[in-house]
Amino acid sequence: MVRNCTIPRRNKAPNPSCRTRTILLVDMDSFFSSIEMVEHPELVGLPVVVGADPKDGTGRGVVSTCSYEAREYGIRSGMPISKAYRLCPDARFLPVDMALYQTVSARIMKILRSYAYADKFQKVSIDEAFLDVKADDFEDAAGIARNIKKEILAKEKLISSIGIGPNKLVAKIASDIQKPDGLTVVTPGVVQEFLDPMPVTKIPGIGKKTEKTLKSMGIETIRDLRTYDVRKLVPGFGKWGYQMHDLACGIDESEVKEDFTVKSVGRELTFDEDTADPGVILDSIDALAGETIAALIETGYLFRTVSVKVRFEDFDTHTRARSIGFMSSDLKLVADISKKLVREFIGEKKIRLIGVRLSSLRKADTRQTSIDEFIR
Ligand code: TTP
Ligand code: MG
Repeated sequence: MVRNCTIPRRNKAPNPSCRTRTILLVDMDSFFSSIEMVEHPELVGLPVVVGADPKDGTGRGVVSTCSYEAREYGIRSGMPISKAYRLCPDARFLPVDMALYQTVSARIMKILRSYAYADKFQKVSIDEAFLDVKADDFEDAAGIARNIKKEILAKEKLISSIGIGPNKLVAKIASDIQKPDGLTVVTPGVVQEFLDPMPVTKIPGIGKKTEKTLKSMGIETIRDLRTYDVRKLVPGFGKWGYQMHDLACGIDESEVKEDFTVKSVGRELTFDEDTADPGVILDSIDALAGETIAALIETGYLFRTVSVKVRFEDFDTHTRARSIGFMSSDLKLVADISKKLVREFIGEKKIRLIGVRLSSLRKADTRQTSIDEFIR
């Protein structure tokens, strides 16, 4: 299936389905801003930014997303809204209407689910899902993808991009390379030449930190990673060393299946004014701990890990986590641990944002959950 993979492989169980899979990753284009354009057709063709209130350039908070017209000015998701305003003061700035986007998302997911083979459907985020489709070959799968795009356009007036590959890794990367309105097919025979020139950060799970470590080892592209002796990756990365090497070789046997478990619950706060005042920061931690525990209790889960996130005025961002030896839903414990963790960041430098997150969750009872929370 994979060409040019010269490194000896560990024995792996064969794909249980014994068929060449045709996997699609469907991702909506500039999702929130495209929905706003459907609601307000006069915005079509304009730079539209969805996010916090820019308050004539003094606003706090960030850009959720923006239209492709706004991206031409350099505006991006996660950017401070004040910077977006500086880049394009004439853009139309709209607040986030999450209830509307979730309703549209649910309708789109219903359409997508109807194309999946034997219920092999996996929602990844509010605007993204994997489908394993029943197709004779990749040309047939491309026809299915075109039908999906047509149906979403007809019913919702929204544009999507689709990647098709023999596994989830390839489909995901393929979905992103011809946005907007893209359709990219990567057949098994060309997987390796497709992946090889890409930077390692295209592999899900390789973030900035791993990228830096790999760079210090002379690994920058997926080809570099694939041709690196996997045994030398293990001391630094453990099991993840094997996994990322497999992915670099285009091997990903993970199934397309729905994940109903809640991974984490968290709340964040951007201060109205950056602050280094310990009183303000610790009181806010108390409030966030309370909100986070309330959200956790609603899900019916218990936590074992508490983490805090701190973003300084210069956007330098840190997280710290601590795990306890038992499952809990105790508010005081969350507040105490969070405060202990945040203290190391209280000093001269002002803080812009703080967050509290609970993870390593387990259901409080044995009942199955159907909660599929959108947490970014
Ligand atoms: P994405 O699919 O990452 O972005 P997008 O759909 O806006 O644009 P693209 O065409 O590149 O796919 O995210 C889906 C939605 O999630 C996005 O419309 C808004 C929201 N979102 C945030 O609120 N904050 C973020 O940092 C990101 C990346 C997305
Ligand atoms: Mg999208």
